[in-house]
Amino acid sequence: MTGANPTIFALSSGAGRAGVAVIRLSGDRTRFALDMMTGQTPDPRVASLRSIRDQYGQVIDRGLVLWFPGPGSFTGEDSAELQLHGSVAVINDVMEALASLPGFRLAEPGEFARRAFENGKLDLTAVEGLADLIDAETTAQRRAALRQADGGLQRLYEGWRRELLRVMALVEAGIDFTEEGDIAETVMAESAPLIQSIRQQIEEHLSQSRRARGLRRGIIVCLAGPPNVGKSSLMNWLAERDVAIVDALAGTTRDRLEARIVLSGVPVTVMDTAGLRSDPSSPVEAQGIARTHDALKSADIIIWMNAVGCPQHMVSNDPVLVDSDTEQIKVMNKADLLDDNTETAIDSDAIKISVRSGAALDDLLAHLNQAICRFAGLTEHPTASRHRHVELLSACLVALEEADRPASYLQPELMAESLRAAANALGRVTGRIDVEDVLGAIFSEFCIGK
Ligand SMILES: Nc1nc2c(ncn2[C@@H]2O[C@H](COP(=O)(O)OP(=O)(O)OP(=O)(O)O)[C@@H](O)[C@H]2O)c(=O)[nH]1
Ligand SMILES: [Mg+2]
Repeated sequence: MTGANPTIFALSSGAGRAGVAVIRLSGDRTRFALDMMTGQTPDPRVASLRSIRDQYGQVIDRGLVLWFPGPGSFTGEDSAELQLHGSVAVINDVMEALASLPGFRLAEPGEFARRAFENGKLDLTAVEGLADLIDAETTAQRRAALRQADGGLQRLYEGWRRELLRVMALVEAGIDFTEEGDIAETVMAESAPLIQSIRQQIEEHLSQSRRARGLRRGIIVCLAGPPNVGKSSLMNWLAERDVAIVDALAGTTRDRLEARIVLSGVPVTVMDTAGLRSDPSSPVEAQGIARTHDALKSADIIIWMNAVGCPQHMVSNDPVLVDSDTEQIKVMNKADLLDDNTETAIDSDAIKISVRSGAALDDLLAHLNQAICRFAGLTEHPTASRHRHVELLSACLVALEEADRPASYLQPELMAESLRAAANALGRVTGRIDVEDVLGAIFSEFCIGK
């Protein structure tokens, strides 16, 4: 009996030698496999120590067997876990025994999660959260992914969708009563504030998304300022290694250099850049400065650096384009050179540090950590974490703007149509509505066994 939906199995724990290995099964024939290989299917959700046998009745290993009857399982199907000794031989022999059973095959990447989605156990945002949770490298990433895997985004989007469907029902009722002008007018008067409130909530939610996506991919911190002020020195201090060449010559750094570090539980890419000045000494330096401008556009946080004794002619007056959302921190380096006689126009907002003596570097780090926490929006609110969400939410907003035009209030048919488009866009984020085209891409992100 090999049904249309085969029973799948996979090694869900990491490959290679380990204390314990977990093999997972899901599908109609799970119970058959447990009966065959462990003598008898144990009670649901109770860990039971059993001998695991191959197709010839030979004991392969002794281990814990867990039986999760559907629909109350992760996938929604009958499923099970075998917790075995994590040797290559045990794993291979159990997998081989499972493969020999009729109607069984090895799972594809993400196939357990896909079945959970198809059985309505998880929506697409929760599936994406799960993928992020498995990939999470830092505490902040883990927290955000867990919130999403727990359905935080789904509840938000489904809430808006239900609200829109309610407004749509109101408007459609208005269409039926067009003869009675008063009712139609009342309906319109009631729907306008509802539409406007959802619009506003989606706009606010979207404004947070750059930050949430920053947390997923890592935040970019860019070091910038005139040549020779100590940017590369600070880069090396932050990275705790010699990433960049430091030299007393102005214009040492030409290429953009990157180092990955973790601050406040967030992955951070620190970028060291060529010093900005309006009269570069060579075409190569000019190219380096052009790269700095690009880096500044992509930066989430900029540390603007200057130094005591930096000659005024070095400071470029060229305007630099920076995103309005970018956090900026001003720093004055080489504070060790400051004495009572030094005449330097020091920006009072700047944190005075010395990379050489180490003075106030902790202070700078505290400011940087605060900026990172602000930027990553380390709040308890779920935020749109992927480009896919942002695109669909933007489409939803466009449709809502359409619905909210004075012309639409005069033509309820048009308005209902726009509301339907808006609700459908939200339905596509959670996967309620035709999403066949994106499923492959989403589930292929997983490893086998999840
Ligand atoms: N006195 C003093 N010198 C410093 C300090 N930090 C860096 N320097 C020196 O300043 C010079 C320039 O440092 P870099 O780190 O190469 O400066 P930069 O901003 O990367 O320079 P460019 O790559 O040329 O733009 C080197 O000789 C450093 O040793 C500091 O806190 N105090
Ligand atoms: Mg440098």
